[in-house]
Amino acid sequence: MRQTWRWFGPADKVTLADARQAGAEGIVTALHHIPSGAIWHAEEIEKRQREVAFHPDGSMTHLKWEVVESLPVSEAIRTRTGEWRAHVVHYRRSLENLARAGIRTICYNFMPVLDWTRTDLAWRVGHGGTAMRFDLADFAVFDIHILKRRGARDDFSPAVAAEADRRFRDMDDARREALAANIVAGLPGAQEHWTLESLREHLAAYAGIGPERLRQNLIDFLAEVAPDAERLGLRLCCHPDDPPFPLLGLPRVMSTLADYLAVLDAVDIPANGVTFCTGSLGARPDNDLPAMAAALGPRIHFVHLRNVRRDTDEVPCSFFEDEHLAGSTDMVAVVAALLAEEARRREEGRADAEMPMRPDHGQDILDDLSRGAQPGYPAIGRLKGLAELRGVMAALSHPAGRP
Ligand code: DNO
Repeated sequence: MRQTWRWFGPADKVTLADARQAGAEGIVTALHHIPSGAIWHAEEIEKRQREVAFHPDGSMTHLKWEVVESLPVSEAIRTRTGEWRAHVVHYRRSLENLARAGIRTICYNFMPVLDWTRTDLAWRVGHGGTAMRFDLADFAVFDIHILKRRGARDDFSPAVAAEADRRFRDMDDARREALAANIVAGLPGAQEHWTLESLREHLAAYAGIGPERLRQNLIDFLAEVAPDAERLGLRLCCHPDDPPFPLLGLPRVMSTLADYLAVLDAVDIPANGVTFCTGSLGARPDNDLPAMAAALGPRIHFVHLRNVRRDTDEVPCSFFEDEHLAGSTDMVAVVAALLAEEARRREEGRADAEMPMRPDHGQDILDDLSRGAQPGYPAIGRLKGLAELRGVMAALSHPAGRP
């Protein structure tokens, strides 16, 4: 697999020099400053390509922008309301501009309102470093007591709701505010940043949209853009819901194998593909990740490798982001399935036999704890994850390791 690295642009406290020293071969980035729904113009794309190619002192990084994460799908497109038609036209223009710039892999997601969600961005783990955590009872505190969403209590088990009542009573204002900010302010890469008020408005926009309707909106969107992507030689890849279960009463439709198969079959062309994120999908015990990697194999265009440890085997559940080879997912078996898919593609003569992967997230360890990089995206924690994964790939690919 091609070892890539997410970089958030010149303001990222983890530099391209860091990425190089971590052993990254290519860069994953986006035009984060452009609002969703707007066109990514050629000049902006080229500017970012130059920023990736050269260090601030003008020397070459020997890195290229290889994957877009993400070309955001607007809320208007997801709900098919307001300016959605214009936004689809803009999306197609952006795809053309990216193709012209030679960038072929385009990640996006179809999560309503909230992109990835955590309740704690610096949860202390046993070794003294920190990790991100999603705690269901804390999320219930937010939903029931802070957002005060109507009907919220019914979406949790009585035990979780009771725990949330207790925790809310014991929380001081600072903790309540931090919890709300973690959830509504948007984590790195999220396109939307809400306040409690704007979040309520956007939730209301989904009043009549259940899972079937949302899935159909995704399929209709793909029917409009994926044939263009195919003609342009691009690979679209949908990131799973993170976490992979409904939140805030919103439907989520990219959480399981069945979800993916429905969407891949509905628009059955190679350009309509998958971002295989083991960390997101791994938060459900009923997702068998090695089996999913095999089943979705030919349509996987981008891979995120990370490992969550679930507190329980229920859906939904609490979890934290464990080390890349720890956690509840059998990472070695997943990597083996992905390498087998690459071998299969090489046999077939596919030009895209090598899949881009990135070490997704990392725990904050050592100097990460004082650097203040973006939550989930520290230098050393990711470097460690990449190094461990690279070791697995090397071992699984070595003739000495074969029976
Ligand atoms: C989190 C990321 C997500 C992802 C988007 C893809 O770390 O994996 O924000 O980039 O959901 O559209």
